[in-house]
Amino acid sequence: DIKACIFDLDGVIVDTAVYHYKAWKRLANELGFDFTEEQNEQLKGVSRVRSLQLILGWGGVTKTEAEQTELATRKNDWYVDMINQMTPAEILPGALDFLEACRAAGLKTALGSASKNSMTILNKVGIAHLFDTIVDGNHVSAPKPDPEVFLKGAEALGVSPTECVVFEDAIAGVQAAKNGGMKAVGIGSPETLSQADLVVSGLDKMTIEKLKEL
Ligand code: B16
Ligand code: MG
Repeated sequence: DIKACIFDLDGVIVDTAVYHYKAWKRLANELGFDFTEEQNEQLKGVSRVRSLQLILGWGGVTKTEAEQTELATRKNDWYVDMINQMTPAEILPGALDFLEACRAAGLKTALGSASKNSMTILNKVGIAHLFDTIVDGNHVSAPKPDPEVFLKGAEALGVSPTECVVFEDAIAGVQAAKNGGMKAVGIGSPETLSQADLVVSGLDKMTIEKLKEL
């Protein structure tokens, strides 16, 4: 039986990828090269440091570890300025309703995100209170597709992995859920997220009935 739902943040609850894109593009341009939307796609669900390393590689630029730390901080400062302007209107269609439906159905809810800024975002869009536990980039050492972030969520909720459904928009996130022995609902296209148990275009297409059929 399903007892808990674990939600990824960027691409599932809100679209912060647009802000990541603007901040990374500004950084790339300062370093003298461009950064495309296609490249940004490849950074979904990827940690901040790893994203920077990929971008530097695409730009053909080498930086020391100290320089990388400074660059990642610079990008994050711009990003935080943008997410501090977020409002509840930016919650993706159906996300609020589905979170409330889960709780009304007696299911536990958790956030499982790679972001170190998840609390800021949840507070800005006004939904932090809808999660029983929040596990994010501040609490994990192994990035998705390692299941650590979701397993910590299940543990905090007091449920077993087999009783959890994970909602994810990234391939590595779906893999992380499956690696942890959980059910996975992909948010996006079935071609991309073929390893998911079910794929929907957004949480507006998700219901408690579909959850129970998994
Ligand atoms: P931060 P998710 C991920 O969020 C984003 O998809 C990814 O683009 C970002 O680099 C990562 O969080 C880290 O974010 O710089 O705020 O720590 O999809 O795991 O909710
Ligand atoms: Mg995501």
